[in-house]
Amino acid sequence: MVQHGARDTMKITNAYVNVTSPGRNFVRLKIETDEGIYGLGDSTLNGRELAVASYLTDHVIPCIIGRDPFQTEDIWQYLYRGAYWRRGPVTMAAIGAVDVALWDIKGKALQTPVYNLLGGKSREGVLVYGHATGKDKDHALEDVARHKEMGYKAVRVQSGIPGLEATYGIAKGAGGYEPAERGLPSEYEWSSELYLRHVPKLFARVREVFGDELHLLHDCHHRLTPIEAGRLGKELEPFHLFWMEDPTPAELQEGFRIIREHTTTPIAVGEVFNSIWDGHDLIRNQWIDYLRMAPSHGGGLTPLKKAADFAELYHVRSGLHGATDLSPVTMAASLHFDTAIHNFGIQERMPHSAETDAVFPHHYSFKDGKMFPGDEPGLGVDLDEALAAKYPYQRAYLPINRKLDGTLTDW
Ligand code: CS2
Ligand code: MG
Repeated sequence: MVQHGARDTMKITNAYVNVTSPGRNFVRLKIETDEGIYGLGDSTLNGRELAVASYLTDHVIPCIIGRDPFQTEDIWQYLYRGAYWRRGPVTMAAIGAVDVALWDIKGKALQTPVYNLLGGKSREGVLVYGHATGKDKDHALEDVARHKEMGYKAVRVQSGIPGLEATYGIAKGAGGYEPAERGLPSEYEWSSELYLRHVPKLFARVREVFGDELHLLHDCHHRLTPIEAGRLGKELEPFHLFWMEDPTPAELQEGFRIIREHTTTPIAVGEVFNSIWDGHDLIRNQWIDYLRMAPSHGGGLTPLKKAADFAELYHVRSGLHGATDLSPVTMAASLHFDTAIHNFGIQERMPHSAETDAVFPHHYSFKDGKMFPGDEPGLGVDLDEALAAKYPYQRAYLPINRKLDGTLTDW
């Protein structure tokens, strides 16, 4: 019989998926073993939740019952290669949930936090950035001040654009914004011309008011062409941003060469990636500085560690996606990962609602601009199943964005 040190082989006995909606939808996976130890995974795919739930329940779970949960590498390869249909957000979010749950089980069984299984502590605390938003420049500035008061050392700044009614990424009321909206997709309007005119003025003002110390970030939500992004990056250079995120859609990786030729503003990409192959050219050509792929959408901790090690060769650091659609399970997995890898850059933090935090009690914490994964065995996150059951799935979508002439743009 295969043994893990002195222990007998453990077996996966049961696994199940539920979609819960404590304020927003989450697709959660629980894997149980014959030793009573269980692990949690997250395969939330904003606006496409039920597709991943079915992929897991109908096609993946039957294949993992009876397997040894310690075999994280073999099970990952089995699900990736064995599907024949490789990659894609649904497949990889499903595989990612299994992989993260298995690392959770392994940590609990060995009585050690997951960061110890990924290389041990490379740092105490993980630098995070928060989101400052406002319907206009002045409101955004107030929100930057609020984030500084909360202890943030790095802040992403987005504001409404004069001439446009509503902009994605901006809170509508008090208390942060939530990307997904219940019901069918709403539509926002977009103009790159008005946006490009506004953003340099916003950052000039932020630097003027807050000085040079604060790290500033900005998300373009894939809406610019490469040459427009080159112009924006160049005009933002005096305000030395930590990064400019998703300047252009990354399907055409070569587009980033044009951006790089025009600006020294650092570039972050990858929250929609689900495989290292999505960013292979970006990394090996040194067209980007930060890779944003998270454990849930990127297929788990197993491939993410390999991606980070590959990126390290090209001076690319991590900047993991941490919006509210990444559940506390993914946040914990990300924090263990950020703690262990050497080429860590920064971690996104968009705090979850109180309802979400109650459904997923956790040991990670925030203090003085940093987050800490905690030292519990495994991921240090649990699931209150009775509470989760009180929040059934509710249809929700990300909004659609149209240019002023009515054609669609990315978000
Ligand atoms: C954003 C997200 O956090 C980010 O950087 O781009 O709000 C993103 O749009 C959502 O997570 C999409 O699911
Ligand atoms: Mg983003």
